Amino acid sequence: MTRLRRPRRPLIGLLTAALLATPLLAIPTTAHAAPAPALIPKPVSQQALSGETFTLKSSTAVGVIASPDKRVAATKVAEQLSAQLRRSTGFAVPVVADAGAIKLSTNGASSLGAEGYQLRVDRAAITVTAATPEGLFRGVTTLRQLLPAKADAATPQGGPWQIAGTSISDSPRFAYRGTMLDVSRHFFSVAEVKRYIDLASLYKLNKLHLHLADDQGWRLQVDSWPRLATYGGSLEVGGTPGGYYTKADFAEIVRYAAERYLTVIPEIDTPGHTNAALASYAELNCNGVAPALYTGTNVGFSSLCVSKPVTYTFLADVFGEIAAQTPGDIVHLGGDEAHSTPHADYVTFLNKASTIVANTGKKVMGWHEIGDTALPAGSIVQYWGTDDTKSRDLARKAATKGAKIVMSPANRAYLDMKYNRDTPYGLDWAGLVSVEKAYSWNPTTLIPNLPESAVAGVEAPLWSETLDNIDKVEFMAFPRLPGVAELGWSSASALNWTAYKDRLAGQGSRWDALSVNFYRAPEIAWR
Ligand code: TNX
Repeated sequence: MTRLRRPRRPLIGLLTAALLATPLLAIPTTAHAAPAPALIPKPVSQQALSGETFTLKSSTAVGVIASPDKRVAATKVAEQLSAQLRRSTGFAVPVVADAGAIKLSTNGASSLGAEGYQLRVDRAAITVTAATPEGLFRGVTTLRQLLPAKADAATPQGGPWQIAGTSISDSPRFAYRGTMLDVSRHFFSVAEVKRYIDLASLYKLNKLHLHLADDQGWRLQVDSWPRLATYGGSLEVGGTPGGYYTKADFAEIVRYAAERYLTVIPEIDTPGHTNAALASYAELNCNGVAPALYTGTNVGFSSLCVSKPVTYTFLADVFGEIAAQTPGDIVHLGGDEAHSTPHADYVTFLNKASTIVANTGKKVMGWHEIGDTALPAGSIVQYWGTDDTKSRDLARKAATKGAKIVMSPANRAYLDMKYNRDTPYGLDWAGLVSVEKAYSWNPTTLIPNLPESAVAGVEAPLWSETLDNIDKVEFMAFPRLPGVAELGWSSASALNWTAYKDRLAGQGSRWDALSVNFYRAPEIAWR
């Protein structure tokens, strides 16, 4: 316990050290005892089963017990678990039907909803029970966190592979638990997006919002307007080569995300943030002249031409193609920071654009500025304010019109904000966002007088003006993203910074095993 042998320090420091040391001192020192597993998000209920320990052995198999309609998907979940355990334990971990010491069953737990699950670990078996394969997947993410951190490694590690007996019953607080990756300001390869999906799925997030078009780059192939991607996607911030996803690439991202139970929400930002489109097609500009490609980081200077009929042909073509490639039920049309679109034009534009998106059969999602416009039934409005009255009013207005609100407060949930003044990249326009600040808020009370029933959930956006590779993305997302994931999943009564930061400390070794480039925030006692 090196912690107790620190040099002399002032009283406050000693008290803090004593408080931090308490949970460590409380750990029994008997042979196989381990600290209580650091689960994030915290489950709704968890009880220890004393005297029970499960040991994963070279003979352990994963059994699937599922009705015929769920068998294929449930088996897929079992195979993902088995693939990871095979990598880290070196055991065969076969997937079998109706047997196995690890059992994944879709017979039961129906009262816990589509994402809920029960998990029981005793000396004889590990059983995950859920009404759906999705619930099994969520349960398996918990199981992975119950295992030693080295179980997440990519290469064989030494055992023992033990889990303390436990009984868990769990289901999410919110249906919408997302993160956004801005692939426009800097382009990220399919492999990088998959890496982000892998990490997000470990924390039970279920939405991946992709910001596919902005001033600096258009990142998705559109057959009816091919220059959007080939020219509009050619650069990125700083003037380096950009890129775009072909339809096959995008389908692969959607498939990979779905296999990890994340739904992709594609965003084409309109009517502002459109320089890449305007540069690709002169006819989209009111003056008929295409501007140059833009590789800086200013916002608010571009606008689609509200008065031209071709603008709406363009939108119908683009959103039509995107909706056809999106199995999820939401398409995001942006709507933020349209500073060079006069307000009356903005409203005219949004009313038409949201109808176009709704006509594709998808729900409309947009940033909170769209709260001022006609919102089709089922619309979702994304609040990105900083406790300011104007943003709050727009969110409340949207709720009055029946929209659901997703909470992405920039001064708390924006993963691109610097942690502190020393953070090497990131922005600070919404303030510095420490790990504590990112965690310590309640989605249903953040905006006064917004009915709790209007809140669909939370999303942590990651804008990439200053982030040109996945290592930097990981640095900004970890350790803050798991905090927002917990706000989305765990009960309001479970939210507690002091307890959370102790559980967070336990994730560090897991991120080491996964080679995550996380920020070792000094306020966390990483272990
Ligand atoms: C504001 S948030 C933006 C983005 C920037 C971000 C940087 C929002 C809806 N718009 O265009 O990338 O700030 O933090």
